[in-house]
Amino acid sequence: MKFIHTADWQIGMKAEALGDRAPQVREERLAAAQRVTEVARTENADFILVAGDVFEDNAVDRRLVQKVADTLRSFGAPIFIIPGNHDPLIPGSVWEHPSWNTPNITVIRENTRIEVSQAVIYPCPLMEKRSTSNPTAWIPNENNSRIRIGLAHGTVEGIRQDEPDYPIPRNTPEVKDLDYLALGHWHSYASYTGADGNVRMAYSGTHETTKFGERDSGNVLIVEIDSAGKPPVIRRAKTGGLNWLSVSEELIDQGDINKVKYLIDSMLNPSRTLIQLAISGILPMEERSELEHIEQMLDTRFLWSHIDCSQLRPAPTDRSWIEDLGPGVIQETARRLLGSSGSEPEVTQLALARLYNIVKGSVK
Ligand SMILES: [Mn+2]
Repeated sequence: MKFIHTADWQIGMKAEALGDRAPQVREERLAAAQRVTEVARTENADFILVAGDVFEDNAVDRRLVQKVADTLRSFGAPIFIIPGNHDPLIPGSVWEHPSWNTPNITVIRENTRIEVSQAVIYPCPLMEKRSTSNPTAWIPNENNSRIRIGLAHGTVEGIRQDEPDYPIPRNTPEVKDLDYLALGHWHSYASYTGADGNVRMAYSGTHETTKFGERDSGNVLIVEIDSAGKPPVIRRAKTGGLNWLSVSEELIDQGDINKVKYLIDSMLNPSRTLIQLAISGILPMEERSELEHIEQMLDTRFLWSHIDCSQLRPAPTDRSWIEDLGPGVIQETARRLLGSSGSEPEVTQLALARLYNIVKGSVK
């Protein structure tokens, strides 16, 4: 038996911080939903599990709801969706829209067991935005020969959080005798190894990256389980269309800015890349134009960019900074470097530049 595990599509996400580039980012989330069904079709999956937060909230444009339902209908095989904390099952929710009256789509509306293929699914739909109770608590231990799969949205014990947020105990697969627990809510991919050494619980992560800093997002999981009790075989398939890159570079030596320029210049698919670049260290006055060149490339070639130069300092134009240090071991070191006769002038220059960087970097 083979199925697709996905979650946290967050369709309708505003992405306001991206300004006029936000529509492209929003559109990509729909395109990625289409790619999820393509993976499912290519893999000949028996069904798809969507572990919550398909929509950003219950107020999203109903045309988006219709589009998602149409995309899912095109898959043909069964799809099971649980409402998450962003789109909980409440009066007036997106789940009341008539587009869900589609034979292959089941929106789960209560804690109830469902038989499909060789499995029994125990879905845990959410009815409110926040809760301190464990959504999987209702899952019964019952004897049957079917593959037992949980479908839930919440926070696995151990993830740092201010207050319990639909907490899910780490040993849920063991306690509930589940062959696999498909999770949503956290957008990075994560898997959990049980006491028997097998992974029986995972976050698929979002199908399309939602922000900088997510780890291994933009994928779905392809899960294969031979029979009840057999360990799941889990693979990842890429569905994300846009790259979200965070790059930090420190300039130490003369010419380092050219390495950054080359890095930016040689990046693949810049028109499908969002990048935040932080440059720190020191920049000689004569290399200022290279920085401007980088800023222009980021602005015109990339889908979206932000450059942070708040920790970048101009290189000193004279030696007055050594006097400004005041008496101490660092000033003494700088003076000795200046007075050293044995080394090459370039080496002295470099050593002083690094010392300057250390001194200025420590004053924050
Ligand atoms: Mn969530």
